Amino acid sequence: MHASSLAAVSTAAQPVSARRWTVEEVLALYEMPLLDLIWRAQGVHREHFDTNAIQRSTLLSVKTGGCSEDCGYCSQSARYDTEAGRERLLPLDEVVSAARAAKDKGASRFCMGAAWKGPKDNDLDRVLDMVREVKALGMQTCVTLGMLKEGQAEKLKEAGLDYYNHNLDTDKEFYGQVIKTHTHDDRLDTLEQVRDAGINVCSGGIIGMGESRRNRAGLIAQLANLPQPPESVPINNLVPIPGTPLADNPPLDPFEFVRTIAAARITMPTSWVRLSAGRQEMSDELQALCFLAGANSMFYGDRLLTTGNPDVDRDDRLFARLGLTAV
Ligand code: SAM
Ligand code: DTB
Ligand code: SF4
Repeated sequence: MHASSLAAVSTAAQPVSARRWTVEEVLALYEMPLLDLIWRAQGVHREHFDTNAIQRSTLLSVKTGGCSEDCGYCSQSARYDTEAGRERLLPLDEVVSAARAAKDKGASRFCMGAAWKGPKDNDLDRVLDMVREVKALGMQTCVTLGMLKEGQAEKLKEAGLDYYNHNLDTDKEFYGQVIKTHTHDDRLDTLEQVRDAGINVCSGGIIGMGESRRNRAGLIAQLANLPQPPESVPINNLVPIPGTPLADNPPLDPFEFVRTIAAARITMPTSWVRLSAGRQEMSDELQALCFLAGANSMFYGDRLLTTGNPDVDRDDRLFARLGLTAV
């Protein structure tokens, strides 16, 4: 089924989202006084979650660089001269030992990312082995491999995949200004395949790419209005990468990031909202404000895919100082 009919799809096993959000309604959230917005988001959060419990996922880039796509923010596009380098798909034993180390440090989920437009069938077979072995360690599994072809999501499900990450990334209206090699509808098609295969959906976006506040509200509305909202919603702050078209993008006001977290929490009350890329540049106080606004998940480990993340000692201290517990 084509993505244009996605919003109309629902089955008994896949309840429709509780309500639809217009862009205007989400924009009105953004325009609330910040303290009122945080208060409202925190109220929603407390209705659905243990306020002090934060889910932690560790990322590993299993295939770095050389991607055919032109996403204007990405260090791994073959079109831009960046420092990310190019590597082949990592061997299974390296992936399993990285997952074991992440588990020992306290991550509950291991996310494996590949710089592909989408996986070829023989590459997918190797990723399936990774999923099986990481699952066997007793961790939740997540992969982000780009766009899926028919049948691939089912194979991932059979291998034991818990989550597939595939971000809408930005508002449909703004998408073409950042990415020209594929469309927002292509992203929706893959999300539909993941959902239909019974895999949990992880989908969010990046802010700070030069989009307007209305665009940010549009992205949040599009995520919240999916037939079933994503179980996991990563909110990334652009990490400007030298050599990419967005390298010199001016930084966003950090409070606008907090507002985006709050809007995601209010519109997707039962989803895990993940404070994602950009955390290394954030103060502990700003991160605490994000948790107050309803973020309850994060990437844990010294690296994201090609860029840095706070080291685990800093995060452990942050958890201790704020009285947070890991899920
Ligand atoms: N190729 C796959 C795809 O595009 O879905 C998987 C890997 S891709 C690097 C995963 C996500 O990382 C993107 O959807 C984007 O949200 C995020 N990302 C990539 N570069 C980023 C950057 N410089 N700053 C913030 N987020 C970024
Ligand atoms: C997501 O939303 N953010 C993660 C994960 N899903 C795959 C990736 C962030 C990448 C940041 C830039 C980099 O390290 O290359
Ligand atoms: Fe980067 Fe993924 Fe876009 Fe490839 S498809 S350029 S890896 S964000």
